Amino acid sequence: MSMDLTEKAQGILRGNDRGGYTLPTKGLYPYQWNWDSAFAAWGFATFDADRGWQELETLMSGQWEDGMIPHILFHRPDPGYFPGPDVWQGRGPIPSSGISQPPVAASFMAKMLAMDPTGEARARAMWPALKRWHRWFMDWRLDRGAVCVTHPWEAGRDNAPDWDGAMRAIDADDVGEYTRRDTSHVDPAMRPTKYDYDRYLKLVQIGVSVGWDHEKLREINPFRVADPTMTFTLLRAQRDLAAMGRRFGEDVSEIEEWIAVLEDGAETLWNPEIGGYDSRDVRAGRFNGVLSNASMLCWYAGINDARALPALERMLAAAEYGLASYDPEAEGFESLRYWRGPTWPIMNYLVGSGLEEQGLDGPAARIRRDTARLMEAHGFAEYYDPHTSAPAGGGSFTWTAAVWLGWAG
Ligand code: 9YW
Repeated sequence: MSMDLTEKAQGILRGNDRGGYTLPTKGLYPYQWNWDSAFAAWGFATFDADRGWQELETLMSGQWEDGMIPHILFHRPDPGYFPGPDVWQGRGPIPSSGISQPPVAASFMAKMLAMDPTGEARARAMWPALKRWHRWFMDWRLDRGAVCVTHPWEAGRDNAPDWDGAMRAIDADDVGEYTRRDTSHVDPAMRPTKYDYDRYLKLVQIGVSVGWDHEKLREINPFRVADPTMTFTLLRAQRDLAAMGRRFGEDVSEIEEWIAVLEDGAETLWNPEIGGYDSRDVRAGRFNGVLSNASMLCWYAGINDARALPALERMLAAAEYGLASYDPEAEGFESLRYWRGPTWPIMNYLVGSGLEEQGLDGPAARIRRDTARLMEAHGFAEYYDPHTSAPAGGGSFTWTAAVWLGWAG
């Protein structure tokens, strides 16, 4: 491990710390994001256990009455980000967005507990909130046992090709005028397009129109896509939640039932035509035909699926660095445009650590080494070009630094 880079990574976490919560990066993302925050907690846990626990506690403090933990908590107003709290009109105890994000918090909490057993009382205090959040997904987001997203932002993979079909079905003509902020921080060529943003906002307006009533949204929202990111991260998180619950002497029988439901649901995402786990457009009743890095989260979810290996190996062979976010051989692959091609350290970690746990040492080592090479060459960017290693998106990125501290370094 390079001490120099480790110090830099710690410096990034400290620099993005706003006192109890950590920004993904200054400027571009000036609030607390849900899954970024769970990565941040784990990163802090490698050198400041107390601060790590505090990060998760702050995240939990934004939980809605119905159990949802939102994708963004707007602790302090910041005009540098759009859409802000006035547009989202979330109804939690802290101004927030109205959707959630991949539930990785329980899994990082389990890791942190193994690193710092003295934090047991704090983990125990958060366990019921995590269970309520997990139940919220089971209540409002399932389709045939797979977990759906109601907005591309909910999957954490904003402009992934998975959503193209469902996005086309959204009429955003009446979305109105607005000013984006992201393109003033980052080159627009690396960001989602205006077409995408119109639809992102239209979906927010639909959510606001029903007061973010998730029962109603299940009926009326034009966007409902069963997603491998959500399904696999929740399945993994339920396993970790159950293991911690057993340790704490809790009754975990309901969580065990959820695990069985999600295992069956994961199978509904297997698309034999692409030889991989795919997203499924629930409204249109069809697969999207997309092989992505999220397709490769099955091992992370505890599903050691030999059927998925050939596609993984082909995707790794087709890129110089790590696992691309979209099949490099697919039409429409763009090596610098966000979730349509670049390699993301956080996904590399989830996929790579899952492969390690399942004993698939070859591809696991390849992904880990490539992830480290990216950071050694270019520091802690949001994501990187999988062919050239060029850093892209925001710089000084919290969760990238956390992946160095917890795994790649
Ligand atoms: C947005 C903060 C977030 C991540 C998402 C990523 C992007 C943009 O940035 O979302 O405006 O929410 O796609 O996964 O949590 O890093």
